[in-house]
Amino acid sequence: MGGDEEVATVHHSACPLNCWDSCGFLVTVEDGKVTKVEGNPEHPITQGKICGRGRMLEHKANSEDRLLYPLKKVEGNFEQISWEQALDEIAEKLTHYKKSFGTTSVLHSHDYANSGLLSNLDSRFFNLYGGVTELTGSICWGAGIEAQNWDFGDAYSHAPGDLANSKHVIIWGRNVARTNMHLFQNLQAVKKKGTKVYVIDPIYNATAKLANEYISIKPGFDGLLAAGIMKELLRMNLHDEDFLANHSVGFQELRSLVDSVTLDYVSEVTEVPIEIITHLAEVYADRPVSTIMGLGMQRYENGGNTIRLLDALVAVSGNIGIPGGGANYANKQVGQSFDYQNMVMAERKSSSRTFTMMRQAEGILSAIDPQIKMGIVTCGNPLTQVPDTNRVREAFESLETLVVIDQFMTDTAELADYVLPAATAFEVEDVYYSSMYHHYVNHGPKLVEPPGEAKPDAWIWTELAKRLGFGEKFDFTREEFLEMGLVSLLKKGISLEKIRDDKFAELPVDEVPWSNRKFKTPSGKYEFTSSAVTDGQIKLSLPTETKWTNPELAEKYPYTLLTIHPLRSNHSQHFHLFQPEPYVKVEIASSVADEKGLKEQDHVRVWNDRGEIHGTVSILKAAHPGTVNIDEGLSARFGGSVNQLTSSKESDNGLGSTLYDCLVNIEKIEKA
Ligand SMILES: Nc1nc2c(c(=O)[nH]1)N[C@H]1C(S)=C(S)[C@@H](COP(=O)(O)OP(=O)(O)OC[C@H]3O[C@@H](n4cnc5c(=O)[nH]c(N)nc54)[C@H](O)[C@@H]3O)O[C@H]1N2
Ligand SMILES: Nc1nc2c(c(=O)[nH]1)N[C@H]1C(S)=C(S)[C@@H](COP(=O)(O)OP(=O)(O)OC[C@H]3O[C@@H](n4cnc5c(=O)[nH]c(N)nc54)[C@H](O)[C@@H]3O)O[C@H]1N2
Ligand code: SF4
Ligand SMILES: [Mo]
Repeated sequence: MGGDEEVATVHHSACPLNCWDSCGFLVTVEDGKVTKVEGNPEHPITQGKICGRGRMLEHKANSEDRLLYPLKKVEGNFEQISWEQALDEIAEKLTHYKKSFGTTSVLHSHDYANSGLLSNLDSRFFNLYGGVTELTGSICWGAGIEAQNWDFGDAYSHAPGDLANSKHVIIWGRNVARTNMHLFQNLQAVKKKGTKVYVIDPIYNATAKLANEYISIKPGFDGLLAAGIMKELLRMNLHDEDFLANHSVGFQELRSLVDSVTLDYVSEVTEVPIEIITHLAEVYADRPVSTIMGLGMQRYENGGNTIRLLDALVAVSGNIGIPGGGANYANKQVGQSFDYQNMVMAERKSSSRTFTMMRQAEGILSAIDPQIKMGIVTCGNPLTQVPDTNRVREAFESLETLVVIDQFMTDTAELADYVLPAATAFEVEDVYYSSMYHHYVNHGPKLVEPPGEAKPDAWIWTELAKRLGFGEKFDFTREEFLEMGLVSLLKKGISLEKIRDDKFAELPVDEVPWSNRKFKTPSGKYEFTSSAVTDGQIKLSLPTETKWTNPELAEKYPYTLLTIHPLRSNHSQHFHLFQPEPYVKVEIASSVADEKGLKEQDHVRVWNDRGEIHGTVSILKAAHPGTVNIDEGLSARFGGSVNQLTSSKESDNGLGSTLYDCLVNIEKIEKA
């Protein structure tokens, strides 16, 4: 026996999950199976530390719940079918809908569940097919990206290492300890050297514990707080005259806007004391100040204006384009390093129609000319992740044909006519990156074979393309596809070969963006009033579900529901691996517990006009009065998605979600 023993081998790889950190891995393979996932200590940013979601990818890859064969729903039950049958039938349907109704009768619903470069090949397929109904905007970060497009012309962040130059770091609505662990380590390091850390958040979270100062704020009112801080900066004459005079347009309009409210009003609605607003103005003037924004705070109706007011504060205080400064939200420089156009062939689509991601259900239900006949879901689980679950269910159920490509039987896949089993990260080669925090691209080789008959997504597109008559456009190896996406980087000395050999590569980005004061706006300056759109002035707007904007609704539903990202799962992807099974935990501020007479472990229902969810109470140690939180991502079998309660309304600038702009009521019930 001894001679046949398999030797464990360790290989470099990378995390495929949609996350700020984009970690480098070391993966152990034994007997054709992944047996361990650890951090790669050589990775310059992630330095060998990874989170539990990354480690759990081993269980994910080997899980008994993996989809192993193509499935077809026959009389309400799934039956195993061959790939040949599945692909032939799906191709026939695609041909039929194209002929009878046009290609936009097909909807491609997706999200960004896999951060590999080749996950973009789905767009290549749909463009070559003729152009389907696509989704625009983003439930995740859309409002803030659009806001920074208007203000700067793009959304760029400083390199992680630049934090060492900051005197003060303001963590504004980012749950760093939970969602961005390497920034948390970076914060610990700079704090030791004397940098002051501030956290502005309705919940006193693990990041707040690290902070020198914690500022509690009413959810959705950050833009007003920024306006108040600007008022104080201007009153005390602490603003950056040079930047305003020489590198910006529209400052007078911004000034009139902040003059239109009193500091008393700002303090009353934000529920932040005046002394703290004045203090924050002094902090912002003590440059360099790094403002690190999260995505939670823009998931409100006023989300675009919120980020624009924060950008404006960073600009007025002179913290743009200087080492240690920045309005750090996302880093689109990373994604822009790759050549998507070569890969997706957008020029080949002859028809197009778009729905926003948020309102895909309304889009499906109301589409005419043509109606939506068929949906294909890739890298997404809209039934748990898209707002207003009940409408999403109605919409996806209304389709004549639904195809879901996934690794697991999700709530969305349950509704499908065809479910196709996809390979996971360690089963294919790809390069991984995230346009969120750092600027390294990581290599992930193919380490093991997919289980059962699971196939890489790219193989599925290739097989369908062959059947639809454009197979030659998919007649490339993975390596060739990767090279297509790396053409521009090759000119800068970064080839696929180099990324493979080195395991990761530093992308050529600006580490201190906008230091040359040349912005990508139409005027070339920082635009307080955007000239990219017709109504480009910033507004001091409020969320849509508050006692100020809708007193009647607030009477019926007095509490603000946040639905933040879970600690141990990436959205819906890990919950099914938990032991013991997860349940709906309803976290409430102590004020809510007092008003409703609720104790730890009480069973409650939380509801509004859109839906209802049942769960178990946990009282938050410190949270803004009236705040309730239920982490997002749970599927129906564990108690249901909290998106049953959220609204599919779009943000003010049209491209973001309003997930956290959500009033609810809560009451104790007897456990069933
Ligand atoms: N563990 C874990 N990590 C993840 C993910 C995951 O699912 N799990 N998902 C990844 C993805 S896709 C994303 S987009 C990022 C998101 O990363 P984050 O932006 O950090 O996370 P969110 O959960 O979206 O936002 C949460 C923070 O915003 C605060 N917040 C909510 N409303 C407001 C407000 O009105 N004002 C202020 N100031 N704060 C507010 C919440 O209390 C919370 O601390 O995380 C990534 N990392
Ligand atoms: N209430 C509420 N809802 C939210 C949020 C919130 O804060 N609150 N956050 C929003 C945010 S920021 C985001 S980014 C979205 C995320 O929304 P999604 O991306 O839809 O969520 P995930 O659960 O990460 O992944 C969806 C599915 O993709 C599958 N998948 C993973 N890799 C692959 C692959 O390579 N190929 C294929 N075919 N499938 C794959 C997974 O198995 C999973 O079933 O959710 C949003 N929804
Ligand atoms: S989920 Fe994020 S922090 Fe965790 S291993 Fe992956 S990239 Fe790293
Ligand atoms: Mo996200």
